[in-house]
Order: sequence, then structure tokens, then C-alpha cells
Amino acid sequence: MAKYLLVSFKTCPWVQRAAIVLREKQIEFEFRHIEPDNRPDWFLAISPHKKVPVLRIDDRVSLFESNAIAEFLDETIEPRLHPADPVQRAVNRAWTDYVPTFAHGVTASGYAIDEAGYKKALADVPVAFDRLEKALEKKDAGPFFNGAAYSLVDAAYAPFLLRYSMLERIKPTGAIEKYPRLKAWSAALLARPSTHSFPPAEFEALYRETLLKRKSYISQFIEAPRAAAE
Ligand SMILES: N[C@@H](CCC(=O)N[C@@H](CS)C(=O)NCC(=O)O)C(=O)O
Repeated sequence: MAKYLLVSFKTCPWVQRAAIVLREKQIEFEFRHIEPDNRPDWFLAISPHKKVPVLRIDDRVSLFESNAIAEFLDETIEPRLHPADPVQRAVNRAWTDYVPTFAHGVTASGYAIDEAGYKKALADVPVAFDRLEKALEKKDAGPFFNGAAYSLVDAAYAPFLLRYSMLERIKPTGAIEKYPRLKAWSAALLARPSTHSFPPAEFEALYRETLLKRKSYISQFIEAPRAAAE
């Protein structure tokens, strides 16, 4: 088996997507976290856009872009996560193409710096949710995007549904309640062990730290951790 190194920022959703695919395929890999504000020279030399994730294989080849990494892993290592049927595969790829728009739609509210920006960002959430709800309506019953079989679509959306759930715990909006299929899909993905690169509470604390550091509007609603029992 080849040697895999996944270069990461701890809270990067695109890294998480690649890590999920590695875990779903039970591929052993070294997970190396670097700091966004202090990217080492060895990393800059292997990452054309200076971004994570980079998947380094056998210290020889460096792959970048989470979708390209996921597709490569799916082509080279069993079990195949893409559907066998070419039409279904094309439909799945079309939905992974929608991920960046979905990601922006459901998580931009976390990065808005004032109330007006926050409200504007929230208005995009139902648009993204509605698209996925309709896509899920066309599919078999869950729990996953294609039904019983886990796929690359699940791996691609899970990081953003997780972030949405964390934003909801800071300032609830209830937006997902109108989308029962999406809600059930999100619950299945969040319950899947492969989704998580860190223990969930630890990751939520890290995510909240990034929102506080950015001084985003929503960060004022983060409650200080409760003191231990008096
Ligand atoms: N389209 C890329 C997005 C990767 C990306 O935006 N990574 C962020 C961290 S989450 C990054 O490295 N940002 C650093 C920068 O933009 O300089 C992918 O899917 O891999």
C-alpha cells in the first residue's frame, strides 16, 4: 500500500472531505496539521495554490483540490463510492459540483461581520437547502444521498452540514426544519464516524475559536464555557 500524507488546517472543510474518503476506504494516512498563518516552505513547494488539502503520495506525488483527491482515491482504492451506473455517477458528480455554492450558502452566515451581512447570508440558506431537498426527493429513501450506499456526495456535503449544525447551536434559526429529507440526511452524516476528524466537542471548540478570531457577527452569541461545578 502506498504511503499517504494529508496536509491540513485543523478546521478546513475541504480537508475534512478528503479525510472522510480516506477513512471510508480504511486507508491509513498521516494527518499533518499546519497553521494557516505560518505555512512552511515544504508545503508551499507542493501546493500550487498554497491551499490545503494536499495529499502527498509516497513522498513523490502531490495531489490538490479536494474533489480531485476524492475522485483519485475512488478510482484507485476499493470500495468504490461512486455508483456503478454511469448515469447515476454523472448525477452524483453534478451534485458534487454544487458543493462550493452549497457551502457558501449554508456557512457564510458564520463569517458575516455585521448584522446586515449576517441576515443577507441567512437568506441564502433556504435556497441551498431547497436544491438538496429536491435532489433527495428524486432518490431512494436514505439514509445517504443514494440510499443505502455511502457515496462521494455524502463525503462532500458532510463537512458543511456539520458546520451548519454548529452555527445553529450558536444562534438557532431552525431553517432546516422545513426540509425533512435534508434534515434526516444531515443527521445520518453527522452520526457517521468517518465524518469526524476530531472528537466532536473538541472540533466545535476549534470552530468557535475561528469565528471569534474572525470577529464574525455570530461570534458574540458564543457563550463562554461554563465554569466547573462550584
Ligand atoms: N477548492 C479547494 C478549496 C481549498 C481551500 O479553500 N482551502 C482553504 C482552507 S479551508 C485554504 O487553504 N485557504 C488558504 C488560502 O486561501 O490561502 C478544495 O476543494 O480543495
